[in-house]
Amino acid sequence: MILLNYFYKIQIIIGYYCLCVNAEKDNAYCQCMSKLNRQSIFHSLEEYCVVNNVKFNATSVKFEKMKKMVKINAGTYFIGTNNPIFSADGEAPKREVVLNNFYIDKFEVSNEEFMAFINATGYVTEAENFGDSFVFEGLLTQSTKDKIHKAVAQAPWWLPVKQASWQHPEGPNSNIIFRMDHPVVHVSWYDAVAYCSWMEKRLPTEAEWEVACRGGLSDRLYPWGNKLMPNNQHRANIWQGNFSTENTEEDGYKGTSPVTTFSQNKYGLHNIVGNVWEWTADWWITKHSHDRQINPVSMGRFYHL
Ligand SMILES: [Ca+2]
Ligand SMILES: [Ca+2]
Repeated sequence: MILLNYFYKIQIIIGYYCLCVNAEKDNAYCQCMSKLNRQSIFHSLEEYCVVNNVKFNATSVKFEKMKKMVKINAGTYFIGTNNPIFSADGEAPKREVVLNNFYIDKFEVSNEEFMAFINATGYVTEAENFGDSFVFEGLLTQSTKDKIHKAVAQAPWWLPVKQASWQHPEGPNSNIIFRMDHPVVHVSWYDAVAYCSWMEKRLPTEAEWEVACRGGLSDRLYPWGNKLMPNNQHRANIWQGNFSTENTEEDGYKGTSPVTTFSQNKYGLHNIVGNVWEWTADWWITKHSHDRQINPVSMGRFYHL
């Protein structure tokens, strides 16, 4: 998707996270959602939902999971573009996809949510096992940078930092105490899949993710329209200034922002562009068929529930 890749080029990129979808199976969706609008459901604690004829009250785990998700209706959508800015990224062509109903999280997965997963399971992330992870240089202290003598060839602003992990995003002297509502970072694809499995969800396919991101619009550069800053308002946490040395922070954030900031499209998704990248279930590929596809999944390690 053209706008997304554009953002990827200029945003401050710190780590990864997953947006989970809860695929609808038969009638196994929260039936209350089809009767009431989301506001009335998710902001009234007297509500309940019914899944497979089992009633869950407002304090149930199922209800808590569903209220942070939005339903994307089954239908025919267009993804990709015939006017790519970064052709090498596989933004073209514009192509038709047919999708089933699915639910997708409205927010990036937060540190608080990921910590609940770690506390419940004892899971150890890949970055913790590897003993390091890559951090954007602008977030590191000079003393930390002085100890590093390697970088990514094509993106020298990414530096390998010993003991950087989701709990210590900028290395062992950093923490997330005041960032519990920020997106979890330094999470690998396998870590994201493990988290989603624990939540009884799954990663979205790239097609599902892009359809959700577009928010019901077509041929627009951004999830909200064609202007980066409509009414001179920032709509995403990205980079302002000369990348990668001058970050003017005009959107209010040098690094990540809380997952609840920047509502961006008509589906109510937040930070679907900007803030941090998203994982999807399938392989990233650059050559796409022009043909209409039904629930497309690019070849490789697609993850099923
Ligand atoms: Ca920013
Ligand atoms: Ca994002």
